Amino acid sequence: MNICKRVAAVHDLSGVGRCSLTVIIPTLSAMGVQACPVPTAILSAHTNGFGDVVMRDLTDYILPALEHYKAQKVGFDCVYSGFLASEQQVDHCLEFFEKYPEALKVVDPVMGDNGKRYRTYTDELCRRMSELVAAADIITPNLTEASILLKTDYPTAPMTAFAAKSMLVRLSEKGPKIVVITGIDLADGKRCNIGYDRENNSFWKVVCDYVPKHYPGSGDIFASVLVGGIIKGDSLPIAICRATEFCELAIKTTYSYSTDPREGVMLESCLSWLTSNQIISNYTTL
Ligand code: PXL
Repeated sequence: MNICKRVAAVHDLSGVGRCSLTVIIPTLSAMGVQACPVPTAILSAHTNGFGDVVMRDLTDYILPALEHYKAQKVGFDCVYSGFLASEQQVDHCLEFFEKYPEALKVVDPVMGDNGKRYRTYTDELCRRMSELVAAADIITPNLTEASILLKTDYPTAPMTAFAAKSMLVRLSEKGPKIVVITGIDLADGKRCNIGYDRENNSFWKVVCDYVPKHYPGSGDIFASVLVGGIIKGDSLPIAICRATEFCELAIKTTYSYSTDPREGVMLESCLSWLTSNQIISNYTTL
């Protein structure tokens, strides 16, 4: 057993713009969880606003790295995937899941945001992402990704609680027993993150303030805090609260400085909040 919980983080490494591994590693570290990067690609910056980024696909790296870990008897408590650079990487994530059957399988089905797909995501890569979702224990799509997975139109109007619950249940029917969807606008005017645990048939809602700017990478931070919380023993609603509250702190701090949103959130200024490990319980049922 790892004394400090250890996560294999199968995500890209983007040099500029604070997303994926550059936020996942410090976030998990601040929570006392070891993040072992398994990079899917190296990019000069994320693909959301920096023009023609330089990208190196690392598809041929992942399986040899996995074999090395198995040969060295390296254990992981969690395998957590995100931005993938090719369809074959879906198979490589599935292989990770198979080789570490005891590990918690978390898929952040990174594919798009604000109703739009990221530019490197083809139809086929999105289809394969659904296969990966089916093998996961926990998934953390935003509303755009949830709509892609369910092959439904992106809801532009606020949703009823009934529609939000139905989305959670339909995603869970694909396989994962825990589904968390971020960035939901409910018909009561509240922006929130919602979760569902199929085994307990429980639905949760955590409300947050709406900030009129979008910062790439905030979904990666949300999912990382959620993962860190759950593997350290948080209940689902408490983990959603922790992740929501931290993202709200990072987003509002950043907004107050009027920085270029492409740069992501000012994670460095906020990380100390995570180390304090407070329990937060401002959830309600959905
Ligand atoms: O935060 C999601 C993400 C991850 N990786 C890359 C991205 C994005 C979002 O734009 O471009 C490369």
